[in-house]
Amino acid sequence: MRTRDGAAVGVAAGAVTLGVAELMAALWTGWLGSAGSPSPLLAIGGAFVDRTPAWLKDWAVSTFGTADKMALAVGMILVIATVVAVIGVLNRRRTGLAQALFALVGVIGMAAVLSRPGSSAPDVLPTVAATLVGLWLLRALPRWLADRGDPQRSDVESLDAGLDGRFDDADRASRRDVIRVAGGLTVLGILGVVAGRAMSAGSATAEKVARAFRLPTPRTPVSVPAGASLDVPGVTSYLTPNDGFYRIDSALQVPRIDPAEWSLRVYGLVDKEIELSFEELLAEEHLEKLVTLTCVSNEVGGNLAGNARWIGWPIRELLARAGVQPEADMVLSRSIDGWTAGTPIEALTDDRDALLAVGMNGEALPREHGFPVRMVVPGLYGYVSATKWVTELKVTRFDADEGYWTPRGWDALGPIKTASRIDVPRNAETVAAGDVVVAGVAWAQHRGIDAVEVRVDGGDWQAAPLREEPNVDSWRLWSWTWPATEGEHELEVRATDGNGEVQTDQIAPPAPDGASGYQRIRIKVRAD
Ligand SMILES: Nc1nc2c(c(=O)[nH]1)N[C@H]1C(S)=C(S)[C@@H](COP(=O)(O)O)O[C@H]1N2
Ligand SMILES: [Mo]
Repeated sequence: MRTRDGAAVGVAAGAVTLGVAELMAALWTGWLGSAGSPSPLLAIGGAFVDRTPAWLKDWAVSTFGTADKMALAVGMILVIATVVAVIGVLNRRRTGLAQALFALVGVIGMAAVLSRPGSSAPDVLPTVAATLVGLWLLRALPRWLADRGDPQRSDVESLDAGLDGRFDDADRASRRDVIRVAGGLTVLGILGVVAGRAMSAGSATAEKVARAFRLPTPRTPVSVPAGASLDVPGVTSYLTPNDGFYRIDSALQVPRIDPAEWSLRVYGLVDKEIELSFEELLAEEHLEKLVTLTCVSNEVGGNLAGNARWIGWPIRELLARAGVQPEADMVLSRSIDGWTAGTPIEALTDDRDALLAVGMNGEALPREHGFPVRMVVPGLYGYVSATKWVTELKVTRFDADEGYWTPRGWDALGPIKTASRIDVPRNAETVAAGDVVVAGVAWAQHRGIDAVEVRVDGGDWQAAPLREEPNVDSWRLWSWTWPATEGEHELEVRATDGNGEVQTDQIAPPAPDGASGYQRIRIKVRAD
């Protein structure tokens, strides 16, 4: 059998295996209501994500941005396709070894499934069954192709190959048979994966419930003053619409939570454990707060930040009800998929109104942003505070527990650094000489923004007029008119926070505690 035919058989067996596994996994979750993730693809991807160190996350987010999950999927498909192709090539002469390797890949999938939060032993069944199907194909396909071959044929190629293989008959398999059978099975397998993934991602129930419940009426409704916005084309809008809000998380499949089954458990260093239902949460007095969320992975000038109106119940009140013991200094919040954040108790109990949020810009939280309940804590990067799909609060100590990203190379505390960004003109844009509007946004959550300055070609810093600041927890828009002269110019921006502290010019990458340095863009100015 030719090498490429062997590879095609391997890929076909691999594709069918994945197709069967994903279809069975979807039925498994849908009908039997498993809490784990029986999909081996999701499990392997999830296990990989959980082993991502700071430098790799940094690289992935700066290279792919919020498309990092797509990049991971493509990478996984390439790796798996290569592995099964090699197994298929080996399978021509060393069937036993090929079968053992194929089984090993299956076992890796099973181990990944079992390692996922919330999984139980029966969750491996789809992977076990699919691996058996794949092993059978690996034996059956070459034989079947051999039987289809024409024994009378004696072209040079089959003679040559016939000398050295145990599937010598298969060398007579016609190109067309291989393409038809192996190719056809590969396509079927891929269709199975796509259908299986689509079925388990289906959101019907949760989305229906999301629309069915009524958001609590906040005691402090937010009205955004007209003076906060900036009417300049290309500038960030003051409020970020839900469907345009950046999304960063380690969840390969957005968790699907039925609010009727959701509850939040508060335990650890507390006087009294609490189990809060969604209904009980909705009955509490909610606030509405403007808060800008920022990701620690944001590069200088990057767009992993968004500003929304959040409706939620102050976490402070929940913690007071549980009675925090004096030695506690951290709350480890956990989401339904096992992700955790470690937040200083102080940030959750002081007057900044850290929220258990159920509403985002007047709507129920979108599933991607934490439906039904997430945390929103002004002043801290998302990775130490903004737990989506939150189900547990463990009152604890920094010397006893750590959040998900801390052992992976990120700072344990994660306060947001003062940052400023130029939205217009864009880097490398060409503009006409004369008055050019330079505008953007600056943030220093919970300290506020007191000044933004711009300088041209390393000259003197010029104060940029600021738009209104409704509160210190959300970003501030600014614009400055630049009398631009012909030629190439460099623009830089920096902000000063509400404590009078000027943004640092020290250049730092996102890891371990957030990028810093001034954004610098180059603009070409042509004669008017
Ligand atoms: N459950 C869960 N919550 C999470 C994360 C996560 O991976 N899982 N990522 C955090 C990070 S790093 C950020 S920056 C914010 C982003 O929130 P958003 O996706 O709603 O913008 O969510 C935080 N909450
Ligand atoms: Mo983040």
